[in-house]
Amino acid sequence: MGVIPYDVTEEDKRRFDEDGYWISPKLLDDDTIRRLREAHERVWSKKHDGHGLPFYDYSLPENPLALRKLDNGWWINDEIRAVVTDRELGKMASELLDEAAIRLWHDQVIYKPGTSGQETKAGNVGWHQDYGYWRVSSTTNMVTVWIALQDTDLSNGGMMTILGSHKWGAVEGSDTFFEQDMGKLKAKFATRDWVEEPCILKAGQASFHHALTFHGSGTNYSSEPRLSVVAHLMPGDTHFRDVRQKHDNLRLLGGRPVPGMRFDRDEYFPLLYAKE
Ligand SMILES: O=C(O)CCC(=O)C(=O)O
Repeated sequence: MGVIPYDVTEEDKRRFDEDGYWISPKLLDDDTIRRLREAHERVWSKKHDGHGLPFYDYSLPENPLALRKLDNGWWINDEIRAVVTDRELGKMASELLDEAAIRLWHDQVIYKPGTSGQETKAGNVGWHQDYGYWRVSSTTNMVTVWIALQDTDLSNGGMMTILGSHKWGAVEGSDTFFEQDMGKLKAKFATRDWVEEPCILKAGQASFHHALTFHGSGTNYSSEPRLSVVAHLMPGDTHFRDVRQKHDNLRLLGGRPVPGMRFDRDEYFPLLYAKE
């Protein structure tokens, strides 16, 4: 149960720093994977744990082949909460980012339907940088942990990262998760060496990608949905930076947030790990 401990090595860190992503060993045992797959079913059929409401109102897309995504699944599901707030994930992130403490920025529950070979862009995730959405954060030193709940590769719409693109800085207009024309986005962003690396994961493995790493994903040609749980993690002292482009997390700082305020209220941004 829980995330299987793993000590990040110097070589893992070197890969993360150099490539902008790192593939972990298997972090979940088969029983936890099964329970998270059930958690998906519960979330999509609106069976919620606890007494609260979801982060926002959500419903299934009309197109059955469209991507399903919910942010902050941990608010309404105990299994998801246990994984995305697990100390071991925080410890790995702390080592990769070289930060003393790690909090949850938010999570994502992502379901990409299988098309059984049908060509459609409905499940695509456009090439984007996560920080393209997170500009209110005082730091780009954040990481996304994408946990596979089945074996995942390009045949079932697995993610691809652009090698070394975290060194390009925060690129203008990179908040393009929901744009589904990969070719058009590539033409826009591939102004430097564009090397697409498939994230090939066994069930229970995770890819850790830097907030500035370009990534995206294409069609799930299989007949089964591609399920994942994703934790976006930040340094413990991340604060609000005043920028034009806002983010929903700002609401969690209260009605009148002030630049410099830390995203550190435990009930919204749980602390996963702090070095002793
Ligand atoms: O699930 C995908 O294909 C992409 C997810 C993503 O963009 C992310 O986790 O940052």
